[in-house]
Amino acid sequence: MESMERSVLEAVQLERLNDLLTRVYEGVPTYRRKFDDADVVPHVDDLSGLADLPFTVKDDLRSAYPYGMFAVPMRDIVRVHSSSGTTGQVSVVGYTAGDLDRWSDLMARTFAAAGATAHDIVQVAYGYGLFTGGLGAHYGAERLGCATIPISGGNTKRQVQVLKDFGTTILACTPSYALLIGETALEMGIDPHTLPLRAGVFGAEPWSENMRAQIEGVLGITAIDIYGLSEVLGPGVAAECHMQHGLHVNEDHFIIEIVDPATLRPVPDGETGEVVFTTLTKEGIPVIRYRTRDISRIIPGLCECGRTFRRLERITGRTDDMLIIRGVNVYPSQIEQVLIGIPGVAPHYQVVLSKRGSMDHVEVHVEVGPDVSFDEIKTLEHLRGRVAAEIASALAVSIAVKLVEPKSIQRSEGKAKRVVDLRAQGSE
Ligand code: DLL
Repeated sequence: MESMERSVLEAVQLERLNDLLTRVYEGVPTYRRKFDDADVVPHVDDLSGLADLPFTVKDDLRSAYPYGMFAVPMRDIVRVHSSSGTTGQVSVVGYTAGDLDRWSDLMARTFAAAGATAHDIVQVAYGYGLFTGGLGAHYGAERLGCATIPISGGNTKRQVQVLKDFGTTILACTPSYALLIGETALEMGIDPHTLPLRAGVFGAEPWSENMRAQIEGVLGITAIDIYGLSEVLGPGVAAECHMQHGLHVNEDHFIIEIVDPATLRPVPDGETGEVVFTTLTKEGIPVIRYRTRDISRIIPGLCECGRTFRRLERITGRTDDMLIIRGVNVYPSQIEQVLIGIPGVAPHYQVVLSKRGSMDHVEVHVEVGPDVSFDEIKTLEHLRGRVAAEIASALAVSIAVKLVEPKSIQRSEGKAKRVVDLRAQGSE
């Protein structure tokens, strides 16, 4: 399936899309109303017809909370998850037995693309629970025949002990947690390079190319980026192959569009915009043209690995994460990319928003590395100046920088919190 010719793939997509349109029109009142209001019929003659159908947004799911967008009766739902509510709103999603089966296949694909086989021992350190990361990765690793360790997130010293004692070869967790596990191992006197660990499948939060290099260096592994979201499936929507150059979208199950956030019209491959997905095979809660708020682009051309599925460039950030600083759009992951390239600072940072009078004030808090003495004012001032200058040169806007002591920024066992908004608490 992953190396189908484009024309065959498009025929599969068209057939699945029309089946989907019939299912949602008949089964989900929200879609019937949207289609009727937009004066469109639940059928397209070719794939370009998708662009004329109405979008689905997070608010649609919220108004239908909890089960109003489900396309099948509850007796056919066998699992419920919810989004992590990164933006404060939770969507509830339901899976049929068929959905779980396909999800396991897609996650097996994800692990296989990262080089996993039935011989591997997979430590699943994504959270188990309403979050889709833990169980999603779990069933995929099992489907591939891997020995699967359902450790979930947290208890970092135990993670390290299990990595070592159980002979884990593949680690699955958020990139920020992977780094924390690596650092904790070193503190425990265990050099991760001496362990059998050889790859990691990391996702659920934005991370930069420099962060990848950092994780690969600390853990001595190949770090693979995996992407997904609860409203569309969970993990398993797109994943990198061993080329580590863009995430292949599972186009036999999802149609991806990149739309211009202003006009909402699809843009050609190569151009950046908001990522939009249509689920072709989901039964429990299919979505039509779901606006993810994630920003990226399709990398033009074919991948050397032989897969024909198009590649999504790593997600830079979400439209809701984007800061506009004196007119310049800035994503936290761009700041991360700069910080990790600077010796003397640790890859732990937070962007703190506050009020100074009526003005918004943005400050980046960055931890100094363990090798820098926090008492040497001159060294610190030099380092702070360098960080501020490099951020200003990379992002074309200057941002205040504050160096903070090692380990003073709270570590995350799941999705890292990169932006702290204190504006509601009044002025400084
Ligand atoms: O985070 C699903 C997932 C679990 C993906 C495990 C990968 C691994 P949600 O909690 O609904 O689902 O959050 C989805 O997380 O819209 C992106 O903004 C962000 N995200 C997910 N993967 C990546 C990634 C899961 N590889 C939201 N890079 C998405 C950047 C990511 N952002």
